Formats: sequence, structure tokens, C-alpha cells
Amino acid sequence: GTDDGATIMAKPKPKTQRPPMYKVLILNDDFTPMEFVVHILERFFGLNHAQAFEIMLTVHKKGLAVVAVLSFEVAETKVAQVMDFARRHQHPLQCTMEKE
Ligand code: NFA
Repeated sequence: GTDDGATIMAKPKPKTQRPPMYKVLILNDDFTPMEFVVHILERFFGLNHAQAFEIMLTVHKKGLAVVAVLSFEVAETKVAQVMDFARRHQHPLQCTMEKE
């Protein structure tokens, strides 16, 4: 209401809309070679070898891992690139995305 100088007024906060982000996930399977997954993580997600190896091991042990959080368009492109590369090499590796 009217400011009496003693009351702390609540500041209206205009909610700025951020675009939704998408988690890109790699799923484990029994057939894709570990080195192939490491290569994919280096090639398409810009990870160094140690980071790529660590994430690959997490997928292998836990069943899946988030490898990146990206805008819808970039996430969609990465998923398509990984799925295409795996298919062309005849590995059953799965890559998916989900809204954060
Ligand atoms: N589980 C696979 C193997 O033992 C390795 C793998 C890791 C596959 C991460 C898919 C994702 N060869």
C-alpha cells in the first residue's frame, strides 16, 4: 500500500522467460564397444579423453548418464548425429533427449 517509510515493500519481480533446456542422455547396452562410446563423447560433445572415459563408465555402470544440457534445437541435432554415427557403424547405441 502507501509507503509509510517503515514498512519493507515487496518488489514485484517480472518473470523473465528462459527457454526450456533438454538433457541429452546416452543409454547402456551390452554390445557397443567402450572405445566407440568414448569416441562419440569426444567427437560430438567436445569432451576431453578423461571426461569422455568417465561418462562412458558411468553409463556402463548405472545404465545411463546425462552428457549435456542444451537448447531443443542443439540437443535434437546432437541426438541425430550420434544415432546416425552409431547406425552407420552398426552399433546399437541409443541417445535420447528429455526436457529438464
Ligand atoms: N556396456 C558396453 C560394453 O560393455 C559399453 C557401453 C558403455 C555401451 C556405454 C553403451 C554405453 N561393451
